[in-house]
Amino acid sequence: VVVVVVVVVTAVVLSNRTDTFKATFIQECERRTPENTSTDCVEVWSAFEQAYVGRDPCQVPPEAYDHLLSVAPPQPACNRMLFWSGTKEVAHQVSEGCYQTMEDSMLGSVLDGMTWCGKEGSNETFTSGCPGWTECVNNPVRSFWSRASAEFAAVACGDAAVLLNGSSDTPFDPHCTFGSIEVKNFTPGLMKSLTVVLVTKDNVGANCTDESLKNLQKELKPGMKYICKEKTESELLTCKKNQDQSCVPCW
Ligand code: N1C
Repeated sequence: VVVVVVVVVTAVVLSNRTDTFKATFIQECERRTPENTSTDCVEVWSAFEQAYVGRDPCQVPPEAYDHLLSVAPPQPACNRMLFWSGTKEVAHQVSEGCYQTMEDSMLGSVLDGMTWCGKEGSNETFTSGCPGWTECVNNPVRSFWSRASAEFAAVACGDAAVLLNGSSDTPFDPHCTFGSIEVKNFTPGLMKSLTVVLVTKDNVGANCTDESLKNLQKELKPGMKYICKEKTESELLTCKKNQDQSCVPCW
């Protein structure tokens, strides 16, 4: 009897977990999808779950999300694309209501901060006990951000910007998502320029002559203009506060 109760309770808890994650996903998807579009959030969920359900959570490559990205592609906002690396919080404070970050795309907003994975022989979605970011490269969460970031970068158009962390030893880190995926996926001709905004706390740290930025410039395809600006966090936040929804860039 005890065994049966434990099995039943475990089954209920597990399926609730899938249900909660699924419900949140669909609810967020619907909230983020304008009514005049043809996006079907149940279909988006199926495309999402198909990427990792029933699979070894260390064997989900970025391509597993190809179908998901074709069902729910990021919508670019030309001249308003904002990338970031090591500056997530300030990037979102500055972008709010004006700039488009990955987290402003429907999938990005639904999945930001979430953890998920499947298991071989199971049709469940698990939200704990999943491999960490570096535990294995092909884990469901890391592969999602890799694939979605590549797409987000590929459709970036016009003049784009990236907030890099000037307090870091390597503001342009070639191993991060921005350095290893996004920069390599910019489309020449579509993206006209990239403005690097080097963000520091109080003007201490790296400046635009930083060695790591030379590597970034080398990665940019010919014809793509490179601009670098140095800003403190408080300069950016004050500018943002004063602009009164006018959406003028703060750099
Ligand atoms: O590895 P990073 O930064 O260079 O990645 C940031 C870069 C942004 O421009 C985004 O477009 O890549 C995209 N991106 C996300 O949008 C995102 N949201 C949440 C990459 N990673 C994202 N995360 C989580 O942040 C992810 O789980 C990973 O662990 C961090 C990466 O942050 P980073 O090293 O500062």
